[in-house]
Amino acid sequence: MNTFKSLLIAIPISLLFGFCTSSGRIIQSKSNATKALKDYYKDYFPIGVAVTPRMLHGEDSALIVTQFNSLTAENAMKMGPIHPRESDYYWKDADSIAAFAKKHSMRLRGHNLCWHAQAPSWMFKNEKGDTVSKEVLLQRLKDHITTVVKRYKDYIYGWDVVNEAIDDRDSVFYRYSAWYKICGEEFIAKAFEYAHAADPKAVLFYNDYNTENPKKREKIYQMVKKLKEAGIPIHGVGLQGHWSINNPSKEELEKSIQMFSSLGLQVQVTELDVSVYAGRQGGQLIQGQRRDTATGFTAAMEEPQREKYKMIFGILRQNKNKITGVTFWNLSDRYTWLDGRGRKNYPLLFDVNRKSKKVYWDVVNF
Ligand code: 9MR
Repeated sequence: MNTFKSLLIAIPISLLFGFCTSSGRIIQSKSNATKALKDYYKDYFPIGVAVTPRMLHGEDSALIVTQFNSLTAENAMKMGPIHPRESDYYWKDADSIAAFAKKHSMRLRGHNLCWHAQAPSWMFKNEKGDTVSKEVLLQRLKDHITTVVKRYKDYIYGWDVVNEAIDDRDSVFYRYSAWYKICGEEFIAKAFEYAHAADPKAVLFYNDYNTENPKKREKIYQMVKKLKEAGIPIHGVGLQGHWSINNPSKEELEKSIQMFSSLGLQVQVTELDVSVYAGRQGGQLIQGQRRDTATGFTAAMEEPQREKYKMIFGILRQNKNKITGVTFWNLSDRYTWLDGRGRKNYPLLFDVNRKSKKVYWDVVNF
């Protein structure tokens, strides 16, 4: 074939499939124009996002449907919001998220059934204002879990049943929550049993943060091992993944995935974000560390964030046989739970204008 003829063929082909750089990376590709996060990861794991009902309209909703194939309610299914008074459930917000997931054929994770935070105060008190007995509290927990899990059993494939029951301090095992104070550790096993009875098909998770901290991880490991050995229906561990530019290390992340899956449990990253501030969890400052007052997304933030995300997704892909889902905690840098304390954070793959950041391309070009 002469040069002219081969050029005539090559140009339209490259227009269709994109040009490769010398490193082989596709920099522009028509065939990729509609390819989104969930498509790049279709042979790996579902990619989810935490949402509020307000995000299910307009531009946020378009981005959600294009990029993701799984949803979590950021707050709407938690005990306080959904069950504000003993005789009163508030379904509207949670129902709207469930309906949206169904309409767009997205998976839906339930979050969460039992947590020390966002638990309604009536749960722990009787009419006189005294603390209830263990029997009363377990009955209330059972009623709550049964009602909520049954309502969504045709929508939700799995639940974070117990959230954050392990203490952060090395010397303390269980968090001294109202649940623990009244029931001891038994509330944990009971919550899983109630959820399983309400929906025997649901995949049931224990979910926590700082799961790459060796001491906390060991405690979580011991707890879930004990539950499994006792025949309690627990099927997975959620690594929340509130990470930052300096945490976790590759080794600790790998170790967490390996340790929990060695118990025959699924592993999911359930609340992923990478804070641009140094800190152990969610960008919170290490004691004594200088408070960073920067307000813009700078190159000094972007570079280490890209490195961290690349590392994280590399490890997750390598472990795709153990990982059954990865969910981002919020959609774009426009809104993140990490904003506050006088500073804005930029922990996600989409910027404040909902455009893909460079780190997005790092995550999908592999
Ligand atoms: O993102 C949630 C935020 O809107 C709530 O105010 C907060 C209440 O504690 O909970 C946030 O979500 C948390 C999640 O449910 C459990 N893991 C930690 C998350 C961030 O705090």
